[in-house]
Amino acid sequence: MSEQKFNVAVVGATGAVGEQILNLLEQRDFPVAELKLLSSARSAGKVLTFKGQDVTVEEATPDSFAGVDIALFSAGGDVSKELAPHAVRHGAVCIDNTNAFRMDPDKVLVVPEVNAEKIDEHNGIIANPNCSTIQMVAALKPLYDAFGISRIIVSTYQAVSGAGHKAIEEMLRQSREVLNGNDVQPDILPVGSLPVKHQIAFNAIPQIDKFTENGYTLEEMKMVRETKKIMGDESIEVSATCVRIPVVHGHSESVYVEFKNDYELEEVKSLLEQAPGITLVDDPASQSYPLATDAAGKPDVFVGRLRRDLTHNRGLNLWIVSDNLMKGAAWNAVQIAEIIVSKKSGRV
Ligand code: NAP
Ligand code: 3JN
Repeated sequence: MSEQKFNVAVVGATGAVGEQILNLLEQRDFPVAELKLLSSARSAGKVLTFKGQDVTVEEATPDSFAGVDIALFSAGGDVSKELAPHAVRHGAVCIDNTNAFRMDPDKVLVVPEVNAEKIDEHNGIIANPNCSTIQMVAALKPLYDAFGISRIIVSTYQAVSGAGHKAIEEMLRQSREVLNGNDVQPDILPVGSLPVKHQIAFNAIPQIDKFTENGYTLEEMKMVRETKKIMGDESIEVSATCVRIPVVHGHSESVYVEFKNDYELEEVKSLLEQAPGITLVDDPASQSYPLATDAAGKPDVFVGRLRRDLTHNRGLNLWIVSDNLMKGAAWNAVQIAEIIVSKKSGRV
């Protein structure tokens, strides 16, 4: 029997996330019939390569989705809000990498390792969480199931690739400027649309996304709200501090988690070793722990530096690292797409 194939659209195909989505569709031999690569008018006409074939990028419009089965969106929330409903009208299932629908009570927010069952409840749009949330909940889910979680305090160390191609270029350019003894002209970070910019090279910026009224940034509040929704537990208390650092790929997180029940460190290690998509790297004797440089380009979430908290017996400190463009964005989305095609093809 010949394999069923699907018409796929990638919206934001020329971006940092879109580029990784294309790489994964190719590497995973995703059953693509026709591929549409969509962007703004700026990149329309540009030619990208997929499985050795040239594909011309088109401007994304409401009519781009005729005949499309699966649409993967990563072109910002405004584009998703405008175009995803048109894709749904044309019969496509949308997997949306933006913040547009994540907290919409009618939309499911999915990390397959945590709540894959929610995929069946979608009504046309499946939201992909924020990268910082994804890697944290993927690592904490097996521990939540075993011990219950009452509280999470997280500080992130986020790579510039989370802010797109221009932010990567800015960090590399500024680094050269500093090393050459020249003045640095910040242009993009911390937030492209805000007037004040800060140097990222050789620096740490404690602002990711805009500030909200409570003094936390939107990125921090995304972590708070999305964690509760994905875990399906509004009682989990979450507090986040999100920081941009001069790393290209890979977000790192220092996480303090307080369990509801007593735990043994060996049990935590064993649960993480067995958990899907998680790699435990935790051997202080050999100075082994997760590093962004090791995680870059890989799909897994890496966990290490496991320590019982010194102030709370049911508290655990850990270090969680993952490639923000892989599991944090493109891989989580393609994983969801693979689950959808398996179901449609009757393989599950
Ligand atoms: P990027 O490198 O700046 O790329 C932006 C992409 O969006 C480009 O392909 C761009 O096309 C396209 N685009 C911009 N305006 C558009 C429009 N009006 N219509 C159609 N396409 C348009 O950014 P990125 O890092 O790939 O991120 C893109 C989006 O993905 C973000 O805004 C965010 O919503 C989401 N994201 C999610 C996560 C996550 O945590 N899950 C992480 C990073 C990003 P042109 O080439 O024509 O400009
Ligand atoms: O900065 C990061 O490391 C992750 C950035 C994610 C992001 C960037 C711009 C717009 C998002 C997101 O996924 O939440 C959005 C957005 O969709 O609002």
